[in-house]
Amino acid sequence: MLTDLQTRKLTRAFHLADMNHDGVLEKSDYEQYAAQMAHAFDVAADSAAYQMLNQKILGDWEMSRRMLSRDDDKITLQEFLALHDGVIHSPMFDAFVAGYVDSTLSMWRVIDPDGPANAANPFRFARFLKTFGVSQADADEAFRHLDKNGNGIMERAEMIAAQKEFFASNDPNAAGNWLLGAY
Ligand SMILES: [Ca+2]
Ligand SMILES: [Ca+2]
Repeated sequence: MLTDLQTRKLTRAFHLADMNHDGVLEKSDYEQYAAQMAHAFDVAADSAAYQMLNQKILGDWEMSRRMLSRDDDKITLQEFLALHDGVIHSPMFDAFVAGYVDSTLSMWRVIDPDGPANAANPFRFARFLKTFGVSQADADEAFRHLDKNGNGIMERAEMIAAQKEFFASNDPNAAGNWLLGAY
């Protein structure tokens, strides 16, 4: 079972991913997500970086669809919550989170080649959150929480800690709750 706080955070993640706000996740949300990510990172539509980005995000859709959508090509909030409930309580949780973070880092290396190789700086993080409509002020505040050692960079280990806390923590003061901005 998900707790109220876990449900609240995951529901926010679902609504941010539901780009066209029709209450379900579909392929078109992922297409829009790819386009908005390209826009946020100034990736040209005819570039190799755009092609990679689009392939990765549509690959994510395909994987989610196979796991979740039960033939109707739509993912409901209930299905999304049930999947994460399963993941959070699975022995594969750590591996899932590490895989998710590494896939995000490899995407950033392609669409933001001048940024850090294995981390997020505030500029990159704000661009990433802008894709989901999160404001610069919210992104800056989130970064301050997530950069736990305060060195101005969110290293891979901090990203993994944040992602784990975002999914699983029941502590209302956990830094990782801030992963997608105010929640
Ligand atoms: Ca939608
Ligand atoms: Ca840091």
